[in-house]
Amino acid sequence: MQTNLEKIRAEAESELAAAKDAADIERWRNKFLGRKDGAVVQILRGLAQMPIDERKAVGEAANSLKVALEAALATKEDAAKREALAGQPESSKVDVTLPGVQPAIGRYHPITQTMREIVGAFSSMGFQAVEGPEVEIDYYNFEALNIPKGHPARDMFDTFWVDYKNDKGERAMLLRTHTSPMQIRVMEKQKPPVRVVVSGKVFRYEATDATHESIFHQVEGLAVDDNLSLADLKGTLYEFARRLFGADRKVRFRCDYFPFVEPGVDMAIDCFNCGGQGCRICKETGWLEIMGAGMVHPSVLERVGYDSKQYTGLAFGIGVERVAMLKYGIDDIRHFYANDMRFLRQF
Ligand code: FA5
Repeated sequence: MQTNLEKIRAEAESELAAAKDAADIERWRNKFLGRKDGAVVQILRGLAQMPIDERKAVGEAANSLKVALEAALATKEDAAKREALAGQPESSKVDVTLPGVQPAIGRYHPITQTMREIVGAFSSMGFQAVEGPEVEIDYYNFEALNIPKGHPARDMFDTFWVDYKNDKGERAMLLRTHTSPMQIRVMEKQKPPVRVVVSGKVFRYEATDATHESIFHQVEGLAVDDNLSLADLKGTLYEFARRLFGADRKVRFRCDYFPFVEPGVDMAIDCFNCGGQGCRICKETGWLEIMGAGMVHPSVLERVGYDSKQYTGLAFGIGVERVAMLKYGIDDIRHFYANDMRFLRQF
């Protein structure tokens, strides 16, 4: 039996040395180390029929042959892999010591970031965030906000009209010129107390310059309750300015006119570029207007069925791009939409 084992070892060694590829190696494995009827297994199976005194020695010899053949197989497989790799072009070899490739990390557009920051500031003051349609009907964008057809205030909002006429033959659908129509939609559905912020895109048919785009974003705010006053409006907006720009920024309120509020104001922040001295960006005024605001007009409240003797409302509409310009010191609004990755990657 010992000579038989020596024969198997010699045969296995020479056949393994002659194996040329993975298929040869697999055949060799089955022949000598196969679990069903490999040469070594057959010898181990035959042990039972052997006389007891031979069994131990043959068993040990067969096991050490198995271990030796397994080691030889591992060496051969290793060498075969190395050879296969050496045959490949340089470019397809893997150098595991090289640092990995950093995956590109996406980020939010600076206007999305700013809009979220504005909404976040008001959410933490108890305002609920909602959104509304970008294609609006005349009623919500104008009529219900005290701007009937032919009202001169329509000129404040140069409008993109949708090519659709109602049954009276009037243009009745448009791209919303501000987020204020959502004031009406919210109040129609909800009874006071109301406290919402509406963020989204708005559209105006106007020429662009350093501070004007024809598509831009607003965040609208509306609160209706017993006893809200202009002091609440100013307090809320001061707090907003403090959160976004820090305590040092100067804030200015001036009377302004919007048909859906009374009184109306605009809020401006001192120009980031000239510090209030006057420059191209602030049109030599030293101030950048970031929002319109005011106390909701009683007839707007009455139109949605609120009792204007019991309830008062405050409202504001913030220009998101203007806030982002102030926050990041951007001197031209058009940079935001030029899709220049060198600009966008900075945020
Ligand atoms: C309005 O749109 C009113 N709906 C705001 C309002 C809401 C008043 C609630 C009262 C109560 P205005 O047209 O001023 O108002 O626009 C508001 C803000 O949007 C401006 O202060 C400015 O920051 C920004 N804005 C206006 N036009 C443009 C434009 N073409 N490009 C970029 N930002 C603009």
